[in-house]
Amino acid sequence: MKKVIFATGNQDKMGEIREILSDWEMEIQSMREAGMELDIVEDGKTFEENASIKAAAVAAQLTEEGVVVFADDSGLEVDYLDKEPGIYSARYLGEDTPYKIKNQQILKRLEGVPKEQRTARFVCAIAAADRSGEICVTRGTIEGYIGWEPCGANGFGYDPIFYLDEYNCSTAELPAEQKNQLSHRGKALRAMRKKLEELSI
Ligand code: ITT
Repeated sequence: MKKVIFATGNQDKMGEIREILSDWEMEIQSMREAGMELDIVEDGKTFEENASIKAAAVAAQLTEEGVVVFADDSGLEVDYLDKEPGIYSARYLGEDTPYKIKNQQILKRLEGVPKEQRTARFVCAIAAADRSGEICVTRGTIEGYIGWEPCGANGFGYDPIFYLDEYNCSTAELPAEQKNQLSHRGKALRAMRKKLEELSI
């Protein structure tokens, strides 16, 4: 393997991915950097299915040998909301709705709900595929709870309302390095790197 192309249009994700994999001697490009602009319909029923759909769509366009496509499908599961927004995290209340509003709405739906019922997790599935098809999929999760107010300016998306018990703060209050060490994305990406190394890809 000589290069990884990431099938994502999300710049925040891409920033975290680069930091998480920064000690890997591997060329890493976003789809855009690789000159691939694709509109992919994510119609899977699970994070794994959607990650596989995105990786396969981009891998089907590959012309070079030795290139592997990675895709990240991720989201927030809130137990009290029957695991909403889940795989619809990016589309919750509409794709273009600011996260400030999405986060406020989740806080509102949890008004009066005690801490022990506010459990939540971030989930990330990473799929890898090359020209001959899917190689494998990994999953990482991080457990936490939905706080009572948004806090912190780091991270992106739902980070300001997702709190960690051990740290007593939201993942938007953690320095990037610490979030990446603990996060769903960090765990899934490190597992993927290990798997590909084991498979000698
Ligand atoms: P691509 O499909 O192009 O990768 P996307 O933003 O549409 O980009 P997803 O379908 O995987 O990606 O949606 C993931 C959403 O879940 C993301 O937009 C955030 O709202 C949320 N999310 C995922 N990881 C997160 C994190 O680490 N911190 C905060 N929110 C996160």
